[in-house]
Amino acid sequence: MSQEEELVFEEAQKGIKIVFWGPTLAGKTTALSLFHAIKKKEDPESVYNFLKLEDKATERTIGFDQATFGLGTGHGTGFKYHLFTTPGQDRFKSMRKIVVNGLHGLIVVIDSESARWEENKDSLTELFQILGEKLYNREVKMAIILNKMDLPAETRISAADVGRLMLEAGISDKLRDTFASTFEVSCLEALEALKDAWGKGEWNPKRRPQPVQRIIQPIQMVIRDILVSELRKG
Ligand SMILES: Nc1nc2c(ncn2[C@@H]2O[C@H](COP(=O)(O)OP(=O)(O)OP(=O)(O)O)[C@@H](O)[C@H]2O)c(=O)[nH]1
Ligand SMILES: [Mg+2]
Repeated sequence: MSQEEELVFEEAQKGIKIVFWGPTLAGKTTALSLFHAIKKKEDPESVYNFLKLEDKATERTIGFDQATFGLGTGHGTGFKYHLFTTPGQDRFKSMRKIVVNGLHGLIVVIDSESARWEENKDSLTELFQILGEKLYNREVKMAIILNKMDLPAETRISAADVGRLMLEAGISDKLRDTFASTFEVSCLEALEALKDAWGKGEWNPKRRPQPVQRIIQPIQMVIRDILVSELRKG
């Protein structure tokens, strides 16, 4: 972030809210846990809190997960961003609506497993029912991640299929460019790469392992898009 941007945000004194959205078991909690672990490793002072609300037996989120980080390094600008996950199970529809309230950005998590096509579709339809206009007019910034790319190719979809999924979910192709820039990720591979590098005592934030970088990138992109848009608003 430039100095000018930092100043504006020091003055603004308000936080950014970004929400992970997607069907149950897509990997939202895993992705946020990974992001938190990386920040804690690289810049522990920028990590404020991390709260997970899950059912111990099934490990599914029963409220939401929430983590807060400072922007910039160390205590940085004093400006914070908050990452939330929604609970993906059908029974938590009303909770999801509450969690997305007032958000600035969205990380849409799609489960690449082919068998989850309908769940992905329903999850997208619901999202656009709640936020439609704000997404179409780009008031809410969005990145799409397609998770579990470690699955065998014959049992999963790829980024090339995301446009069709969106259209089937009733989403207009006004957001064509967003579908086209879907990030293919594997939280599982990222976790393995983390464990491997940390086991060896090797870690360089400027040269993170590829699977880790792929998870960080869309989150950073959404944060940047929000900052740019807030700056333009003055
Ligand atoms: N194969 C594979 N499994 C994954 C990957 N990411 C997450 N998982 C697994 O998927 C399951 C669900 O992950 P969660 O992160 O809890 O899913 P969630 O989206 O938070 O689910 P809800 O809280 O119910 O909405 C866990 O068993 C994870 O280990 C991945 O990249 N590949
Ligand atoms: Mg969860």
